[in-house]
Amino acid sequence: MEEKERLQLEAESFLTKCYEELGSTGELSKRLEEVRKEIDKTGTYVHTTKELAHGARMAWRNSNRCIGRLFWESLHVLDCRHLQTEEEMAEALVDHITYATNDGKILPTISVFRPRHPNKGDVRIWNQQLIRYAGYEEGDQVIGDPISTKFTQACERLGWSGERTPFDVLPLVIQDGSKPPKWFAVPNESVKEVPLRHPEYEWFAGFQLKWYAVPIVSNMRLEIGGIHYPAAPFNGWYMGTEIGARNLADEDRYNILPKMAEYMGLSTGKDSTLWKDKALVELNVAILYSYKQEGVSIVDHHTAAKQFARFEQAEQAANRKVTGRWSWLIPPVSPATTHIFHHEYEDETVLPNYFYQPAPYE
Ligand code: HEM
Ligand code: NRG
Repeated sequence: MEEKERLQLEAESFLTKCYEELGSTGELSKRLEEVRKEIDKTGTYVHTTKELAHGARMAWRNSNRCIGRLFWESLHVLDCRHLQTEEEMAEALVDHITYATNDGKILPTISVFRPRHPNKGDVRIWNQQLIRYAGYEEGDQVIGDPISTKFTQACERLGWSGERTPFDVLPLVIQDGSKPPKWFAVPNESVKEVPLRHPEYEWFAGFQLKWYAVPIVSNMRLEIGGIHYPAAPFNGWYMGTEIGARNLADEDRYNILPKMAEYMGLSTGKDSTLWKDKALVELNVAILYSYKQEGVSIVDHHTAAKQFARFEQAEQAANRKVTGRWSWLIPPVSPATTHIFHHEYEDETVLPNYFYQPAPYE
């Protein structure tokens, strides 16, 4: 099928659903005709602000790996399609961070930059998340977050250099088409972080661990009605286990369970003492406690699973099928205590949606 034909079909399918859901079917046939002509003439079409906002929300609703989908209708959509230069984009990204952080009362937010165009290169944000810690390879050790070593090297090749602490915030890297990428430091005052403490173990604060408040995924492509948005960073708030059972716990991330167990006085020599499990639970207690103390939004995995159950009910009531990827929806701590573990989900890809795309470095 020809590209234009495919776009026509995808546009029609999206617009029909979108206008039905918004109760604007009266405007649909005129809009369909308009878009048909626009695609025919230019090879693409431009979403209205309403289409963009609802499309981004539908894409969240359709994100099979996301347990947080109950709140899909409350996504704040910042229309950044008019921004031209990398400098303007960097400013908008810092504005996104500030807006979404909202002094700790996190607002689920997406910034949408200019879409792919038939005869222009993509605009790309190289970062995996707008805020992430650098990882430096030193011999067979890593200082910082090992998940960021490749991107950190790319930043260094561009002329950036960090202080080499375990928690250096990486710069924003923006590339417009085939032009060389540009990097921009994120101002310290825009990055809210949470010092980690434990409600009972006073020694835990001595580990001097912290994590950033807002996860803002910036490497995925938003696709709405056949239009591709390769730069469309989005955020909600953390589920505690993302930090406490993965980022700080995985052996190939910060790997703090052995030290945690040692301070808890557990014998780490035998797996069957369940020292990892005990340390894991207390680490997750510390994450939830610290975010709450600091006034930063976070959800525990039991509450998140209950919210997901409400999402499933609401979707059923709206006559929509809930798709999901079971292996991602179950939390990494005590999965079988949630209803999700005991259900099956069909991992079918429904559009609009967010997609992985190749990293521009590597
Ligand atoms: C994945 C929770 C908001 C889209 C996830 C994951 C969790 C989660 C726990 C799995 C992450 C992992 O295992 O690495 C939440 C919570 C939110 C939220 C608590 C609070 C509001 C959002 C928003 C969007 C979104 C606003 C998009 C507009 C996604 C997508 C994935 C995902 C696309 C898959 C990411 C990947 O494959 O790496 N979410 N989410 N989520 N979420 Fe959400
Ligand atoms: N696990 C990753 C973040 C992935 C997305 N999680 C969210 N998304 N909560 C991590 O940094 O731990 N969100 O948009 O809120």
